[in-house]
Amino acid sequence: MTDRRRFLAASLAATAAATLPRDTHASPTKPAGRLRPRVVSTWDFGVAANKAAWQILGKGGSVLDAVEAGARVPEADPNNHSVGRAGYPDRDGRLTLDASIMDGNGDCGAVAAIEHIAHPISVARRVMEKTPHVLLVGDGALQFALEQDFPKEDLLTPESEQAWKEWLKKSEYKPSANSENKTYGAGKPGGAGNHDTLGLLAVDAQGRLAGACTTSGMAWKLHGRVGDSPIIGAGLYVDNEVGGATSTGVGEEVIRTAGSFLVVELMRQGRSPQQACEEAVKRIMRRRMKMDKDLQVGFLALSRAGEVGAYAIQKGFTYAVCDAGKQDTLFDSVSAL
Ligand code: SD4
Repeated sequence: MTDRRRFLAASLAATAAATLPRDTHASPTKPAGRLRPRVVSTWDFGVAANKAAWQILGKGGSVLDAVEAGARVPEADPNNHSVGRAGYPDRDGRLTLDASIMDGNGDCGAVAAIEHIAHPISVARRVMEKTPHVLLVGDGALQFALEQDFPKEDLLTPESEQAWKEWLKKSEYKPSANSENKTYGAGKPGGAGNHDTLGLLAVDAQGRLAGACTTSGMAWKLHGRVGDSPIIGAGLYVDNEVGGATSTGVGEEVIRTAGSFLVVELMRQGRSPQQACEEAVKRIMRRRMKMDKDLQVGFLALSRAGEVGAYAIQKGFTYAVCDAGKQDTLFDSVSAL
């Protein structure tokens, strides 16, 4: 745990207990009292993403504009090797990006395995707003982005290219999606860790929700591999009647369980966001842990009443919460192991 995170965890534990009622059985579809505008997102870099989203949401702006603005922050960060520019490439040294966006009315758009576009989340939004489709992939997604006047760029940084060359020496692919898991050399050149997705959920004062999810996917993946992040219902799902959910970790496992849809449906049945995340994670564990004891999957959920839940298989999953009270809180998620 970094000093910064230890400080945050210590100073915010009390706030978390006081402001995040995780285990209430209150139906999220019938929130008691005033609705609470709030932004939540995955991992440490979610703090900065939340702040950008709050700039819009806090002034009463559109919840969709807010989630897009939030997602663009890690996409632009040259030091972030798991989202957007500077992401780690695939096995062939090509940087391919996945992103999705959804609002609580069911409108959604996504791009998968898109290359050369710095802000896939904004292309996903254009897919949603300018086409009759939900998901564009690969060359077709790039073609559409260029038609929409997104600039074509070389996004692979020298640092990411160097990391890929290190990895090539052994060419060993062991998916490790937990940035805190040092087993596979997280954060080191050639290490497969340090590879996490931004999932961001927001609710406004009217209980309208939106979500965004953006990633460069698993490092050193096969070219053409698509993870959970651009798959509506897997990496992201949002419903104004209930709430939203997003995921991080090994995307194949999230796709296999339609994970974010599952979390939202469990909330619809009356589970709190925390209970819903726990049930979805445990379902994956029951089916898959025998095959991979290092497997990491985490879910983050937000009800339309502003309740937050988070749960992961392995320790180390962090999430950021931002609202009128405080814009930069970071929590360690509860985990199964
Ligand atoms: C994927 N879920 O592409 C993403 C990667 C990730 O933490 O979230 N890593 O499978």
